[in-house]
Amino acid sequence: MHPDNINTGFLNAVVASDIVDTYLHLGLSSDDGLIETLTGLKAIVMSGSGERVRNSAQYWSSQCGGTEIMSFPSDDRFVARYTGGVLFVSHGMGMPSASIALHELLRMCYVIFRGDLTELDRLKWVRFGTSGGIGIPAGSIVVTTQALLTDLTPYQLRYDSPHTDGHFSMAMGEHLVKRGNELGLPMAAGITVSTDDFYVDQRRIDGAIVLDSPDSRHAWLTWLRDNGVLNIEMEGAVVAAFLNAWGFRHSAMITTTLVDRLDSDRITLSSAEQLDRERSILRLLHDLLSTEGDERVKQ
Ligand code: R2B
Ligand code: URA
Repeated sequence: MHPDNINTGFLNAVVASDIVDTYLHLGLSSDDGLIETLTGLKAIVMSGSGERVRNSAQYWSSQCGGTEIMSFPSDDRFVARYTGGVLFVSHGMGMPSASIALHELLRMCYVIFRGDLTELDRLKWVRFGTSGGIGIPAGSIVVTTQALLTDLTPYQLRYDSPHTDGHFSMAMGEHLVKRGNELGLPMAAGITVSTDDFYVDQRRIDGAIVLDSPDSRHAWLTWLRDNGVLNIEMEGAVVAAFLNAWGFRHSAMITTTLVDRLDSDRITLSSAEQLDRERSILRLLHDLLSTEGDERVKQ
């Protein structure tokens, strides 16, 4: 862990109960009784949609023999469910929304483990969702090696702050790809680009406003592909930035591609296929998170 990057002055006062921290958008506070019931937390699985969180928690509980599903008090901004040692939580769409979820989740985890960095270091983090592929068939399952912004640099917390680190843990990524291949799933691993918009910033030409021609759109997508980018989504770069800032060693991002952007701007993967991939990814995660192997080496 990187204690220098952790706001310990503030957080240690919360752990000591000198002050109460309010996780405004998660809908609870550090003095909420729910916090004490989360000490068995092993992993945090984040996805954009609240509905995916509810479904994933149901599925997880059934895989764990019917573990109780605990809901956070409010589903207003983010949806959070805890079951079988895993907290499923939504982060909304886009990096500003995801950064709010990350600030509050990291602070909450610090309090759950009472500032014990050895305990925090064991936590596994996964972002699981959807993306647009580049030059790979819709329905591919992409494990992200690093998530970068549209200019292929890592996330910046603010325009005047240094670039962060966009890498996800190599060991976790390799485990997911290997297991997925064994199960015959269409796995791929590579760089992901995180954008600030689904339309203009992903160079779609079917938005309300368009800044690209078919040629400039194609040129950008092929430039990304030539630089090792496999897919585009909207949160990975900030997720990696926060997790690497605190120094978590176990992190992964895994997404299903809904379209091959070299062919189309419109989603081509059917809802049934999306659900099928979602289930496959959850099975992979169940396998990964119930493995207590030595996955400590980050790169
Ligand atoms: C993938 O899909 C969402 C947009 O449809 C966005 O949250 C993302 O990263
Ligand atoms: N999510 C995105 O951000 N882009 C896509 O093309 C598909 C899903």
